[in-house]
Amino acid sequence: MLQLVVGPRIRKSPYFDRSLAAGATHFSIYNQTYLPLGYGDPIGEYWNLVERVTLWDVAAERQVEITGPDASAFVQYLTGRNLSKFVVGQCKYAPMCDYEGRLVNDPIITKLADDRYWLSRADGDLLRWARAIAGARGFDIGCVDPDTGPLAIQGPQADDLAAAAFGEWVRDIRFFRFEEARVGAGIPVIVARSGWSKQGGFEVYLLDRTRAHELWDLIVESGAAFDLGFGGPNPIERIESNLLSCGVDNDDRANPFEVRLGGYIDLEMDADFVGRDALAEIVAGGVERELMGVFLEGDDADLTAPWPAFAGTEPVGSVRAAARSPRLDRTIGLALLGVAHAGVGTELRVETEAGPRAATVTDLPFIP
Ligand code: THG
Repeated sequence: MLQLVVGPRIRKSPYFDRSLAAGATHFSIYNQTYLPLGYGDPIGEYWNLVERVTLWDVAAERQVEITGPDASAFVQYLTGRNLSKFVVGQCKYAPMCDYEGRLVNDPIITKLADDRYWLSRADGDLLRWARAIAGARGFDIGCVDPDTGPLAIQGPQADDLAAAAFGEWVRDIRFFRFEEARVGAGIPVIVARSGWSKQGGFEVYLLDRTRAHELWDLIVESGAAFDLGFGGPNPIERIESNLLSCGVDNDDRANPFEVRLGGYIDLEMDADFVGRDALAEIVAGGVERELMGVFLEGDDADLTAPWPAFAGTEPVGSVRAAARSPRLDRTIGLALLGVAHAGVGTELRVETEAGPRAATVTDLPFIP
């Protein structure tokens, strides 16, 4: 049986003990941090998210804090997303690429002040990437990991729960906006309306790590009236909704146009950014691959590595992630496919751990 060693190499979230006490059994490692993904009831956790409300310890979404006179120019240089209308109090999802246009990370950027940003990073080494680019290009910035990560409250009852726990004011926070506040007995937090699901809800960044248990307990106590469940970033709902899992859905040469993030890249803006020339060339030449949905034959969705996909005997790409969808009652997946075989309705064969399966290409998202 696989066991994880709990030691100093991998960081603990400030909620680590609370997650364990709440029954977390399944952990991943993300940004060198234990990330609780499951509590032993994946289908129940899915329905809690889709029909009720659920609490996730996503402190593994570590922040890269950028400060200083060049902060705004530097953050813009890291991403092809146009940040010219970015205001304090706002968050923006922002794919970041290398100089070849390959996707490096896809953080949410939080604008705390005109000279202070957080990049809420996906798994990967964005801290060192940012430091290397700043050093090489001579940007006058500070770049640190402030040791704060979000707790996510997600699901259709998230507003009611957050209002009960923090106050009615949270209802007025708009999508991808945030408020800084003190909650409970003065716990300093930032509450943003964001999260890695399409079920609605908030992310709460704790500004004083010593008060993590207090914050967790405040939410859990308020949750008793709302059937609050525990969970983690949900591998079923995110496939249904087509939220990118960076490093899973894309391989290390994929560009944003191949994985449906092209809409976040502005090649018309004045500002320069890492990968701009390469991305312009990719657009001019057309992409080679495309991330598509697939319907898979059978119930099996236990994918431990990408499943190779074939058209006849020709390799055409791979299924990157799969799940049994309770709402569709079908097995669904995300596949990165050569464009010649990415058309809706294309029939493919997929080599799963349990043997070959038929697959049919379909559009995304599975559930709008
Ligand atoms: N929360 C925080 N940090 C994160 C994630 C998160 N860092 C890593 C990872 N998740 C980033 N991935 C995504 C992917 C999609 C979205 C958020 C994070 C998302 N997108 C909106 C949508 O698809 O509707 C669009 C947002 C926009 O228009 O700017 O929500 O979950 N803190």
